[in-house]
Amino acid sequence: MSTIYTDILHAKSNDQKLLAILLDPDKLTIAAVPNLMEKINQSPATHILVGGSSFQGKHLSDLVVAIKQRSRLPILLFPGHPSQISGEADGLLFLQLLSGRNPDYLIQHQVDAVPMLEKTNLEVISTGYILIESGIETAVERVSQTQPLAREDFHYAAQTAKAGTLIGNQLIYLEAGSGAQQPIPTAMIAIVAQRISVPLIVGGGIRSKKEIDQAFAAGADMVVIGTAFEKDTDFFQHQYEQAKIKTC
Ligand code: 1GP
Repeated sequence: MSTIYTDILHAKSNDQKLLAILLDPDKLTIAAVPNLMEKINQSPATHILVGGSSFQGKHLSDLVVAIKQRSRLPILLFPGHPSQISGEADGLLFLQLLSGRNPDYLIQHQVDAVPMLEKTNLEVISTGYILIESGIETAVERVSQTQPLAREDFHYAAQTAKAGTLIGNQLIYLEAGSGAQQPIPTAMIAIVAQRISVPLIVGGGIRSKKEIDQAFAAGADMVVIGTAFEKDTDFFQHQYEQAKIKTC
């Protein structure tokens, strides 16, 4: 049976790169969805992530329904808290904050989420989430009350990712944090990618096609774009058209 995860694995084995657009429900109204989806449907996105560190609103399910009505892309929840679960999505990145030492984000929130998850048909994908220093204090750091890993310590990041896969994480997500000043260093992506066999997601602070391509070339299987698209819904059109002009 084809599932979101088997499709991601299939893409990885065919060296087909994946691009996710992250929509933060805190910054999105239902009225804005039609225009936004028009832009997303014209973009190279392969997945839609929905979530944010601090979202506490009540319109999550309505938002997901509105997105789903206008897109065939898989919709994955990217929750900062168990309250951000909606059975209307297709799947859920079941995150464990491996870079931190806060038990709430390692196991408590996951335990709390189970009663809600059992009422849905969401495809739950175990994801080791590793926050890396990026120049500013990010929302993940603030909300989770944890320290990110040092951006120079590539080997410790790789060791952390490997530990995640050994405890069963099906994906590893290297995160610089939304709006990060600097994205994950490409050398870190390369070292982590070499050390693990599960698909690697990279996000945070990526603002150009060049940076997307650099992350892919270093070994990312999926790149996540949030802020750049939030600030400019023509981001993909601009970046990919510019790239076409340069190669002509
Ligand atoms: C954040 O990795 C995502 O969780 C996306 O980050 O908003 O900086 O693109 P940006």
